[in-house]
Amino acid sequence: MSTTQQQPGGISRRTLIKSSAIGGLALAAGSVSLPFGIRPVAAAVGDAVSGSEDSIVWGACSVNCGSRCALRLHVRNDEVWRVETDNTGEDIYGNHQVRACLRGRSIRRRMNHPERLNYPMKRVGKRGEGKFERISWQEALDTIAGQLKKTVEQYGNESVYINYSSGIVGGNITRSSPYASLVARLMNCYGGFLSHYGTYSTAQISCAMPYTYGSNDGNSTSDIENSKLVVMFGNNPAETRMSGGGITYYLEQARERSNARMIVIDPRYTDTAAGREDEWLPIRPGTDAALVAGLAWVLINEDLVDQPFLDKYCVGYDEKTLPAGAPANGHYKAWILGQGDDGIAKTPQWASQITGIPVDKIITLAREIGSAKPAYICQGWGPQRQANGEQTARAIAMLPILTGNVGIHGGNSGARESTYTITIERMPVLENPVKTSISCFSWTDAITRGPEMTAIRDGVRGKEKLDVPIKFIWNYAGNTLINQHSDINRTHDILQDDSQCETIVVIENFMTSSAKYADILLPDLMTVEQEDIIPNDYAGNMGYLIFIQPATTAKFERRPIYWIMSEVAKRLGPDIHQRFTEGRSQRQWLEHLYAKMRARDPELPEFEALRAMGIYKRRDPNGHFVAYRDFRRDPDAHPLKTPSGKIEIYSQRLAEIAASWELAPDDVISPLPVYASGFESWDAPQRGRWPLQMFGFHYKARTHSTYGNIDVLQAACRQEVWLNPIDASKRGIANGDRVRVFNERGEVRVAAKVTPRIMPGVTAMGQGAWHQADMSGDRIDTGACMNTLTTHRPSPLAKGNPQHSNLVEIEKI
Ligand SMILES: Nc1nc2c(c(=O)[nH]1)N[C@H]1C(S)=C(S)[C@@H](COP(=O)(O)OP(=O)(O)OC[C@H]3O[C@@H](n4cnc5c(=O)[nH]c(N)nc54)[C@H](O)[C@@H]3O)O[C@H]1N2
Ligand SMILES: Nc1nc2c(c(=O)[nH]1)N[C@H]1C(S)=C(S)[C@@H](COP(=O)(O)OP(=O)(O)OC[C@H]3O[C@@H](n4cnc5c(=O)[nH]c(N)nc54)[C@H](O)[C@@H]3O)O[C@H]1N2
Ligand code: SF4
Ligand SMILES: [Mo]
Repeated sequence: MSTTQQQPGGISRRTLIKSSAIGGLALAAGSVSLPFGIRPVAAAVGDAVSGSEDSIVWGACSVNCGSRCALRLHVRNDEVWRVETDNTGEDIYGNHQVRACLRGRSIRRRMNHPERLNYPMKRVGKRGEGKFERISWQEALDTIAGQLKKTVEQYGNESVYINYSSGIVGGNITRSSPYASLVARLMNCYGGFLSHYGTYSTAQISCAMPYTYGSNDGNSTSDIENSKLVVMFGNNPAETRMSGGGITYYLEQARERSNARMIVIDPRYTDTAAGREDEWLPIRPGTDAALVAGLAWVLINEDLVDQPFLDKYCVGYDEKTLPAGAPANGHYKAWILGQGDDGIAKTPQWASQITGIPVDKIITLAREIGSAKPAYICQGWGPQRQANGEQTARAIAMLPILTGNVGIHGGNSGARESTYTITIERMPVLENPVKTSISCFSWTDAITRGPEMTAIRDGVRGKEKLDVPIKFIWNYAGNTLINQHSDINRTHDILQDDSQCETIVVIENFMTSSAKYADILLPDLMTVEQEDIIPNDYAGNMGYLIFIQPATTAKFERRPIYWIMSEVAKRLGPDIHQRFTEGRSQRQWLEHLYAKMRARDPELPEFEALRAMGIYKRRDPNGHFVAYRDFRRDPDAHPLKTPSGKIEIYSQRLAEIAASWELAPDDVISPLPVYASGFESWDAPQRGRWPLQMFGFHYKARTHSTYGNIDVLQAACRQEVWLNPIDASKRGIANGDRVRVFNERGEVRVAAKVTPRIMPGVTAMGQGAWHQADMSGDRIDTGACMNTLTTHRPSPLAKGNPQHSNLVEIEKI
């Protein structure tokens, strides 16, 4: 068998190709031949495969971190041995280098990792035990096609689910996002699948903001060069948008130009603050809407609201614009002043006891927000990844609305940043014949009680209710089967029972916790090992394209996703195969899609020229993106996509949903962006037993779980639980002590980081650490994966993942 990876240097190119890509396939799979039009990757490689001299191959880091970085992979003897990043141009802001962060720079450790998956495997133990046996590609593909046919015949296409997965959002041909992947394309060729709406990233805000604005847009971060003030609610680009192509660079550069003051509102003193902030206001998780209400009270009482803006562009601020169907005093101003339903004035004192922010700070902040024009007020997605996240997201948007900061340069809508992108033509996935969808978070429910799930209770869309439970799961480049989905111990019980979901196919690079639940586990090539053209992700006002070349040949029996899916298609029938491939190879698809891009955007370089350049950049010709600019200029000619065409502070549609959906007593949906505390909150009844609020932040050590197995990153950024010295001393915990963090759902063990960088009563740790527990024993998770502690209960409106709303206790071990 090929052991190319361990070969000493000096081996010839010919030998490598023979012993890996083609040889391995022939040995294992016998009669499987490469499908029409698909060349083995090794043979398609031009400059990459060389002898002992270095060749430098353009690649990219394609994980879902919100940035996207160019890599220059130094290859010798068919191995990547050194990684550089973008070194082109003069590196001037606006045409700057797109430099990788610590993770991208360590990519060779992921590519060459001794634990990479090398062969197709089938499960031999129980799901989750991680016991597998090597099989041939032939057997793997036949089994998948056979199970898929059987499932569709017996239960119908609605029983086939493609799980949320974001391992490769930075691919085009290889893209893993379920609505855009080759897996979806295959299923759409074969009768369709149960799809989902929303993402784990933005379920609540993406659902809620359109009720206010018709969409969820924000100004480009680069536009902060026109701002006087930056207010960040739970937004931490220094960790979540790390690269030179990412937002953290724009924030710093833009602030250098405008000298805008920056106020960071976050329970943690983040890396984004880290000495660059003017003020840090620690806030209790889940209470931002209460802070906004207290600020609004001051703005209204001190006449700092932009009344002409509210009158002209908004619905429901006061009596004048309250929609006809709304109750008397159902408007926002009445709610703030205590003349609404609850009769409570939302004074700074009221807001202070909820948020933990001192009264005088609230008053000062309100005056500052009311007088600094323009102000860039934004939120990250931490505040919305909560039980009451929908309400929070809309509430934060109230600050720019009240102060008329929407639709102007230097202002913002209250959402997160938007970005400029160059034309991209995505791999077409075709139309899904199945019109039913569930929220991305409710798939475990769809396994256990699918046919009981309804539209008005569980958020099923496209139908009154589901007809069948999920019986078949595709999981390509995702770890949300276990690690990234909530309540791992419960998910384990659901998945381990293979009479419920009968088939799970996982396509991966590593034996992740999700991979352990596969029935068939397939070893994929990484994106840096195949050809693709990809655009930037969030990158301010400079868009770019990166042309990725395969850095090495395909080692062992790893295969590209296009080949894998083509082979499954072939087994589903010649017509399916033809529809899926349209007779094109991966390279031919790339040329085809790029030709379409050039037809739309003739300024783009030619295919071969782009290949030679590696990275192509272009600055936004319109300067900075300004959300709702046209609406601001001329609201009649450019109405918003809301029913009224205006900013809906009071949403009639939400009032209808609130009245008609079946909700738990502590689930709040409201036509106004009111504060409602939600489950597992600071004032929840269980707080006596579980005194600490806990959330998992997106950590620089990893992108979710990806790169989580890289030793140098683990050493540089340790997995630890943040605890305020007051909470630590109450529990006799010193910095570095090992502690147990637990609630009724599970327990993790981890080192304590005792630090005033987190407020008292609140605790946090980096999310995405690899779950590690004896699941047939004590289930104690020594990997400290946040999702050992999180709940399956969805948020009220979006039915999204409230993964930051948790109550726990911590004890010294
Ligand atoms: N508690 C808690 N849970 C969370 C969150 C949180 O804040 N708190 N955040 C949520 C959010 S926002 C998201 S987006 C999700 C992310 O959850 P996922 O989308 O599951 O993201 P990753 O954990 O990075 O998993 C991606 C997987 O893709 C694999 N992969 C990477 N490259 C390739 C490739 O080239 N080929 C193949 N086949 N596989 C590849 C990686 O090995 C990894 O196992 O997690 C969610 N879960
Ligand atoms: N390094 C790295 N970068 C990433 C990722 C990663 O895993 N690692 N993941 C990427 C993905 S897919 C996504 S979706 C984004 C996620 O981006 P976000 O969702 O914005 O990231 P989080 O860290 O969950 O939350 C941002 C901040 O919100 C704070 N916070 C939590 N709860 C509250 C609250 O109730 N109120 C306030 N005011 N603040 C709160 C947290 O302390 C944190 O500093 O990041 C992307 N970037
Ligand atoms: S993890 Fe994100 S910021 Fe880091 S190199 Fe990859 S794409 Fe760039
Ligand atoms: Mo995300």
